[in-house]
Amino acid sequence: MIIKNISLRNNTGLFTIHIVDHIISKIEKFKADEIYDDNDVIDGEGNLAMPPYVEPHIHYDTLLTAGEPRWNTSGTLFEGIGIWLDRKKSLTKKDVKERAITAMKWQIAQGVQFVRTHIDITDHKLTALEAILEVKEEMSNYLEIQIVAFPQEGIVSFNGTENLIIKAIELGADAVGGIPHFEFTREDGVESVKKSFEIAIKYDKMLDFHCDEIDDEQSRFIEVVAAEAHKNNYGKFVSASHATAMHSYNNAYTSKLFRLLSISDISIIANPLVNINLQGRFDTFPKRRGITRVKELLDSGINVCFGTDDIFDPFYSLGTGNMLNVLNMGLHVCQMLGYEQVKKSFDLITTNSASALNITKDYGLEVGNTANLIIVSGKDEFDILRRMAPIEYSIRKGKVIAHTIPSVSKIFINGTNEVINFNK
Ligand code: 17E
Ligand code: FE2
Repeated sequence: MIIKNISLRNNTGLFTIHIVDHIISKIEKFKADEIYDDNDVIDGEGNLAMPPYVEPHIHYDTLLTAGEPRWNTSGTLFEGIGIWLDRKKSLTKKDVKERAITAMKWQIAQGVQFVRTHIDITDHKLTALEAILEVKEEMSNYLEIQIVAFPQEGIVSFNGTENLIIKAIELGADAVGGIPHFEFTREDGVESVKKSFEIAIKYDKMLDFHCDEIDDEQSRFIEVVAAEAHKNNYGKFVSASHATAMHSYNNAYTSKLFRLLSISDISIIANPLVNINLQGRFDTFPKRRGITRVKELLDSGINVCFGTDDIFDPFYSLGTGNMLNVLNMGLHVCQMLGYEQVKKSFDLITTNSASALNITKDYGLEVGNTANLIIVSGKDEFDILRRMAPIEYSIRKGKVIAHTIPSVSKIFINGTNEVINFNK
């Protein structure tokens, strides 16, 4: 396969990518008059090609259950968790698989090829976990999925969670989760973090915590996570998701915390769509935005990326898993709409998330890497975000797995009609 006439991030000019046996074999300057000896040529029409979007945080088990058995009327995380605990009672493997596969198809159409999903394992039957393990296998040619054994109801505060995490690992989970801010006490939270580390290190697994997802400025489990990561020299394999309480920390404490985060080498995964919805719900006015300090963390050299978290469930009622929606919201809320900021921000849904997920060896448009890439309908990152441009092609292992035709509009002005195409 040959992909000609494309732009590349952080480069000027146009390029042609050659793919042989699923591998990127050559990247060269595009020559308009070149005839290629290959019957599989895609004309990129000057559009931007980049590595696929990476979804670092989504709950495949809860998505597409909004309103079941009831809607979240307070809009809080804790009401959302309560509704999910009721819905969880009626889970079947078929139900979980069907909903997850629907969402996966949306992701594939929208340029996602790598995913980390949190699956609630505080269920003695492990129904959702078993379902997602099956789907992971069934979809493995299209999506590379990491499963976090996520203890939604806590580790210390729920009976039997440690064994359930171990069982989940034995069945095939890739990472250990935690939710220290949900444990009954501060001490239970600290103990839970240590337990997660013990299990992960013993079984050689990654760690991803739901960490400080609350507007309580005294919720400081991220320091415990970072300190454990540092002590065990394990930071590369550790992420703190959400970390919204950091929005409310005082600046002196935050400055101290940033040093620890920096030396610990952990990643932060923010979920802007969901947390702008869930946080600030106990405030009157002014209302806090409750998103972690993305710009400041990035400026301090700490790895940050953005995830979707939810699609149409008790925590968030909209969405289709489109990473540009996530990025768009995050950049607004964090006030990062400067030209260079927007251009660089695509790292937050590509390279930074790949790095958080430890997908580092074979990710990126480089000769020798597997030919996984997307061609987005726009000339550069700014153009793409402004117009929320679709993915024209998603290519995986040298094969097209999704093709989207950008929409056109016909407008009727002063007795004429004209076709305009601002999607392209
Ligand atoms: N569970 C949780 O604790 N926090 C979330 N944001 C979601 C589930 C979606
Ligand atoms: Fe989450």
